[in-house]
Amino acid sequence: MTFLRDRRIDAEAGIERRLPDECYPGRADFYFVAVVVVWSMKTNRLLRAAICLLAAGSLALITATTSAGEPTKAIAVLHPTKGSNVEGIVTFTKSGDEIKIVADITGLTPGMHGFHIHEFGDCSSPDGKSAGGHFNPTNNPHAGHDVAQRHEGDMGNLEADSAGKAHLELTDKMMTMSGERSIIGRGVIVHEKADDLKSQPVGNAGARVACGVIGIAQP
Ligand SMILES: [Cu+2]
Ligand SMILES: [Zn+2]
Repeated sequence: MTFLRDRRIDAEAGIERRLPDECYPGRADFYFVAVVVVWSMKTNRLLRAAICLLAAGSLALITATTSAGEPTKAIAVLHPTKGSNVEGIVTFTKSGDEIKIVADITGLTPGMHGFHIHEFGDCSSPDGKSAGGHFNPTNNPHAGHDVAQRHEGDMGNLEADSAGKAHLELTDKMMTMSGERSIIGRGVIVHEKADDLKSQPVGNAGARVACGVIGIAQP
């Protein structure tokens, strides 16, 4: 029994010796490990450099989009709708948390004319109706510009003089030039009649006599 057990132990020891033999590192194995370590260190350094570059690039991109993301000036060039001679320019200039609106319109009949930002920057239809309804992202009722609860696009009335010219300056705190409520790409409409500032949904201002699209202007 002792002999058998010894042989078994020898056999097991033999097996144990044979199996680890394949795993014993020779000199070449140490060189291999050294090469792998040096290579991985270099790789890590490269990876670190790449990560730093990516981070710096992302940061630069974020900075650039943050500063360039919100335009500071926008402009709409208004063209006459079919049968109209009304045209002009409206600028929107950001100043702090306000937007200053300056409108210079010609070809009007003397008196008041509804003046709004409409939902779509689409002046393709001859009557300007392709610009849709008043721009109203906050789902408020139609009102005058000086009312807190109003369409974002409600700019009240332009008042034309006897020569048919209107000049209007407004300061707005509701409009933005970025995000979901941005006025960029919307339409500007001048109406045939006065906006009564209360009739829903558009102030009963009649036909559309000029239409323009709000675009980003050179600051
Ligand atoms: Cu309108
Ligand atoms: Zn409105």
